[in-house]
Amino acid sequence: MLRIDVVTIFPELFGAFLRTSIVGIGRESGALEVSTHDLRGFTTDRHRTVDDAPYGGGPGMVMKPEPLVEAIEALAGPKGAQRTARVLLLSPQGETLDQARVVQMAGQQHLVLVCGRYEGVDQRVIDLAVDEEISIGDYVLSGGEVPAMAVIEAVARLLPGVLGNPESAGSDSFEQGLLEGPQYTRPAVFRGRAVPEVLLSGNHAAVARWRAEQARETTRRRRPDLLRRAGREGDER
Ligand code: 9D3
Repeated sequence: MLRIDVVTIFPELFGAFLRTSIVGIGRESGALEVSTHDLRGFTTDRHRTVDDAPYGGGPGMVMKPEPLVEAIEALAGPKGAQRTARVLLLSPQGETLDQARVVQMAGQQHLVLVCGRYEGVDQRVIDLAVDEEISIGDYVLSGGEVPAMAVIEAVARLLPGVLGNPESAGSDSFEQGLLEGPQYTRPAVFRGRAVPEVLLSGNHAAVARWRAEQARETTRRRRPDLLRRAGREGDER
């Protein structure tokens, strides 16, 4: 069982997401437990303030440290060797999420996902309470909530018993480090375009060869960086 706690100023964003599809199934099956926590519940002032102006000036606001550190320590305890949770801050400054990191996360027993908003988080929160900063890629979002959902969904599908077919978790060509080639379903001819003949041949070995070659070709054209990485990992094995 993996436990995930999410700290956010927008817990309502997670409702339908947590009830739907793989994540919903993971929670119903008991493989996954996810709780959201409203950061404002960890404030002590009348206005439930979570942000303040940046020291040194500049545009926008910064998340103030007290409610964030209170929330993280309530859920994960103090940072240090005996903490059993991994505390991740979703942040544009983080290391980019990839499948290898997702696999590591899925092997933990407890994750605390902290969603940043505004221009960012007071650095002392990171120094005193966060174990790792994670980004989901080089584009600008408004906060860490959508990235937290990406982490939850990527992790949920790796948990034992969540995907119907245990093979579909690990043997995607993407999880072999490649992109997938083209895929087809009925009808065999659509608007004059036929499905590649080999897929109708019933020759499973030929289908497997064709798919592997298409995956390699798609990857070579669009993501040559992945091909070089897959090559090195292949060498290690
Ligand atoms: C345009 C504003 N930026 C320059 C001052 C900095 C900035 C601050 C806060 C940019 C984005 C955000 C909010 N984003 C996240 O909290 C975030 C994020 C993202 O924007 N892209 C990819 N991954 C992530 S994880 C968290």
